[in-house]
Amino acid sequence: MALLFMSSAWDNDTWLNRTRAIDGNIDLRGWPDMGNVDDIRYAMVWKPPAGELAKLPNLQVIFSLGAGVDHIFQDPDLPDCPVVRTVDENLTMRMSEYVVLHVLMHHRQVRRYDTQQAAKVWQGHIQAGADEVRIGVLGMGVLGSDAARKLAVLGFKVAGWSNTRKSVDGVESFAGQSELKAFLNRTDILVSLLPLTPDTKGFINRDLLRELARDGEGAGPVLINTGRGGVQVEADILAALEADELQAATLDVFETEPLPEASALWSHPRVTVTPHNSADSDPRALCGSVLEQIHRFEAGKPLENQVDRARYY
Ligand code: NDP
Ligand code: OXD
Repeated sequence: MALLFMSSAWDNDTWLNRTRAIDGNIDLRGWPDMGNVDDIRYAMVWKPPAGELAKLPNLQVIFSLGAGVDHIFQDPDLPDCPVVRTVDENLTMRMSEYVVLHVLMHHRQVRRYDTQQAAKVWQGHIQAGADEVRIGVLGMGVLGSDAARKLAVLGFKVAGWSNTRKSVDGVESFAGQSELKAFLNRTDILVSLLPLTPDTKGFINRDLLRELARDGEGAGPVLINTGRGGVQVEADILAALEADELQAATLDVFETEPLPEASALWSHPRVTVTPHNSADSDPRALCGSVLEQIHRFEAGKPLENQVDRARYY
């Protein structure tokens, strides 16, 4: 039995060394040096090059080294075997840190005070309390639910929207298309943690942004997208900012990554750009999770966090 690490984006040594440090006996391969492909039963992947997984005739499980799996499903030759995604406390903690940080940054007008400091201006501005600000989280899965819960603890009025209704302490739940408008109409700061699927592609567009609340006491409307770039229409975000339909945005993910130098988002005074690193996959945490799942599978136990191929997430 061999385990293959395959990524077109990450360096082999870090992942291979970490996996070997946990299990020195495992037959571990690093793409593109796959050796005899007949031996490979498991692949842990991030952005695998299209067509490469199809070269493994005995592949039994594909492990995504991230919470998202769109990077796997874009392969037209994807083998028909279970796909398992990352659900990991370390990743969840990092994502919630990012969401809370950027909600607070907009709420407490941090960029405005940075500009004032550069100009040596001593001037305070009206500051709403957290209990006057309505946050809406699109996508109430593992990551969205944790971030929503932590924002509610800070005192924000938090709601979440997802396919199915959720029960999270202190968080109002909206579900399905029929409740989307009501959810947006009560939202000052919109946080997206939606996966990229055929249903969510281009979902955050001008029409959606126009539905956000405009009668808030504090920051808003504000967009924070840290899910996937394909879920947003960047031309619409820029147009909404110009039309003052959107006050500010924090974007960690983009339609094209890395964000092209020519993108107007880079230098927009009300946009904060980060390089898709709100919740990095940490090899120290994730290699152990993959090995644990392999042990479970080999012992005849069911895989955890298997992706439903029909839903794409
Ligand atoms: P989950 O699968 O746990 O959650 C996805 C949520 O989105 C679920 O609540 C689901 O609803 C909801 N959803 C999906 N499609 C729709 C739809 N069409 N309409 C309404 N709701 C929908 O994923 P995670 O929370 O673990 O991760 C979310 C995403 O975050 C990942 O897919 C990934 O793209 C992104 N991510 C980004 C990172 C970064 O560094 N920027 C790091 C890690 C993840 P329901 O629960 O009802 O099924
Ligand atoms: C993920 C990511 O999906 O880092 O985990 O984008």
